Amino acid sequence: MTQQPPITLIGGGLVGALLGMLLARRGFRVELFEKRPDPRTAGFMGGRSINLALAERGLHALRQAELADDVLAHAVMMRGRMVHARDGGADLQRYGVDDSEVIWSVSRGALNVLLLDAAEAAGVSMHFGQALTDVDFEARRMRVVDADGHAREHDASILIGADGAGSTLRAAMEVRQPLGIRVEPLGHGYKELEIPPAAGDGRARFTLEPNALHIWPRGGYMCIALPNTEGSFTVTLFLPAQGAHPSFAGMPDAAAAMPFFRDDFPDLLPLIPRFAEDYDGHPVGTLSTLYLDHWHLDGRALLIGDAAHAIVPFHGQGMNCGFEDTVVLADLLAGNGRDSADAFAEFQRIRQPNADAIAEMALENYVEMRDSVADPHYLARRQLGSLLAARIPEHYMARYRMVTFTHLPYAYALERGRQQDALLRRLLDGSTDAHAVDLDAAVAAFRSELPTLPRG
Ligand code: FAD
Ligand code: E0Q
Repeated sequence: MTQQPPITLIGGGLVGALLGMLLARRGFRVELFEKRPDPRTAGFMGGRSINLALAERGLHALRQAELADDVLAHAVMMRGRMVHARDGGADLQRYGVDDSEVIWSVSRGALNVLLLDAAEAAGVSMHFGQALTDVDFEARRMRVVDADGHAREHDASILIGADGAGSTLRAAMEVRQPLGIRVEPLGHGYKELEIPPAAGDGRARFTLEPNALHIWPRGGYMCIALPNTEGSFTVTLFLPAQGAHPSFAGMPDAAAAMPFFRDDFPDLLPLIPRFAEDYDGHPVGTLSTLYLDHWHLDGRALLIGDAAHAIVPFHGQGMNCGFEDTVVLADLLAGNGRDSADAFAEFQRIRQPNADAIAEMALENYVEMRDSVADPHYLARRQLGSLLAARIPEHYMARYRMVTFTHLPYAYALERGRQQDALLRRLLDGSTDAHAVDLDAAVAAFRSELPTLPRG
């Protein structure tokens, strides 16, 4: 094998750790620098359990790394979203057609630890507590600083930034060559709260249905809850950051938030015994979409994952998309006769249209989650869609399923979803009763107007 150039990875989060592992496995020498201390010895996020939804795209990348089984062994299956109405009623909307189409709730901390272990075992040399601060792209050197402020210099011939939405590498690249950065704030923030497990064992520990993603949609805002293996749930409240009630600015502390929560989430509040401690102790997170014109500086530096394309979380695809990135990039870099400049350019060419597409779908899903899951027109389209999915699976697949359960490019899912939705609207013609539509005519319309879906 030819001598491979060393690769310097910035960030040992979800994407950086997986990418490091895949590159090391393909014979690259990889040096990974992570700002935070090693979570395997220092613990993660003060021990708070934060979870994420893992879907087919992320799982596929984990399968390539032979880590999927390990990850799923510590995951909770979610069959659909359980929608909690104001009156306390709850209804499960299945994500897929059957139990082969489910998503998984995984602990962010545990997943990161598993990926770091795998990266280390694959031969990545890891440097924790070392934050990138500056890059000299001419000299191909970079500076990292430890928690005590001690600076060190390192080789930076080929840099890959998996350092997240606030990427320092991106800022350093921007100084060398403008990247065309656009940050579009959502204007809504989030706060995490915890539903602890009940006494008992197994399923008895879960105070809500364990195998679901719970949503309390309330119009302009909402709560969600994802299950953890120990029986707890992590609740996330999404709310306007500023402005008229309710907003985070208008409810700066638990005393202000409690009456609002009691009114709008009466069934949820009693499940959160440490509401005040959680509300006052946990920060308000910000949410934005990030777009860049340039993801790389010739062959010297590339951004990947959130550093290149942070999105809002409402489709549960940020990590899944970043994991899909890692497989594409590792394949390109390992491809014969490609230097890093070619590989980086090709990576952006392939991935950017797809990152743009999932960014748009994630924004749309916020509105859908907050409002439309209760809208009769939306429900009628959903229902007609399910009838068609059963009759003509080769001609109709819900956009959510393309995004969540296939490897079809995100850009394809967005475009195909638009065409399908237009046709569903036309067939329903304002009706909210899917069964009033002539199904044979609908089948014929889909067959004649849309091409067969790609296989797989
Ligand atoms: P990060 O996870 O942010 O990792 C970046 C790493 O770089 C960190 O370890 C950081 O310490 C390190 N770093 C930063 N600066 C430096 C520096 N200067 N030097 C060295 N290291 C540095 N995605 C899903 O797929 N499913 C979900 O259900 C989901 N839910 C979400 C819910 C919320 C509320 C949010 C905010 C996001 C959610 N996401 C979800 C998105 C997901 O969290 C991100 O897409 C994912 O974490 C991106 O991984 P990353 O490795 O690119 O960045
Ligand atoms: C999923 C799974 C944070 C978050 C993560 C998610 C989802 C949602 C709403 C949110 C979308 C959905 N969804 O249920 O349609 O599928 O990951 Cl808010």
